[in-house]
Amino acid sequence: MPSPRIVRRAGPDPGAHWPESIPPLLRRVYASRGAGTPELARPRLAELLPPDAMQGLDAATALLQQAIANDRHIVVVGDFDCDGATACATGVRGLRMLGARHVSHAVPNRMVHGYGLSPALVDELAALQPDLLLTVDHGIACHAGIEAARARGWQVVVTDHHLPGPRLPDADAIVNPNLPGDAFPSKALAGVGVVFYLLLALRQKLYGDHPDRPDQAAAIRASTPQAARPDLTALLDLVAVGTVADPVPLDANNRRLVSAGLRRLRAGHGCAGLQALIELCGRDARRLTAADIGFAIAPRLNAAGRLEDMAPGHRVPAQRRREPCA
Ligand SMILES: [Mn+2]
Repeated sequence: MPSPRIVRRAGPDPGAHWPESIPPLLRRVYASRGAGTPELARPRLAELLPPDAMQGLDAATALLQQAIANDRHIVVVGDFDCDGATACATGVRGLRMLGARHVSHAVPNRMVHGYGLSPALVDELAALQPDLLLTVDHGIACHAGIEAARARGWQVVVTDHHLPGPRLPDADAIVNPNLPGDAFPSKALAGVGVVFYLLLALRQKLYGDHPDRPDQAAAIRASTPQAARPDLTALLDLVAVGTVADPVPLDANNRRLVSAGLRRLRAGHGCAGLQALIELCGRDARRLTAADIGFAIAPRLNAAGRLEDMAPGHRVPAQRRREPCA
């Protein structure tokens, strides 16, 4: 057998736009891994795109603000894959952090209800007596389910990242960076990223000095137990896991979310469920990488929804109930 010949390939040219502090070898490594600019190679959370340009956030946050102020029952409707589950946990936790006192969640069972918010799932949700449904990681194609929910008098806020069809569902508000005409610069957010942005915008509305409604913002602040502006970066562990798990490109903005979430997990600041899962996978949390999420954590979360019911992945036994965590 002829001995193998080692061929040295040049790899992509890293270009000249790197700061002096990054050595040429590292530049080449970054470039050949698809992070060919300093921005991609060294993502900074401080440079996260602001939510402003995302369409539908005004309507969605106004409905949630009203629901929180009037103590309405908000049900976050998740999905049975890793992105949908982490989006669901992010939605529930985030809304509670922002002062919502009456938040539940629901996840369709793939075998019983099929995908997304279906009329069958709406029938079952009636027992919870929701006032507002918040769909995460799905909804843009759930015409019949949304119609059934609204026929019962519930408000429906859709957050999704899937490409919309020719007709949009008749929801009260739709947030999806992939809506036609949406000006948000990144189209690569996962479902969990979209709901995280909704929470950022809601926090801005409730706690930031929003010039159009200072009166309402003050009233909400007074009625919420937390006087301080909640720190939503506590949710970035979940955002990182959902973003890596979903087949969305890791563009500059997603890298900012993922690297900040990985930093939290490495520092031991992840939610209890994810920390337990990392341990169960036999991975070292202090050295956790996106590959650990992609090949060890996400498949375990996805498996629950594929084998049977995703809901136990969200549930914590009643005697030690705390916020659900995927
Ligand atoms: Mn997704």
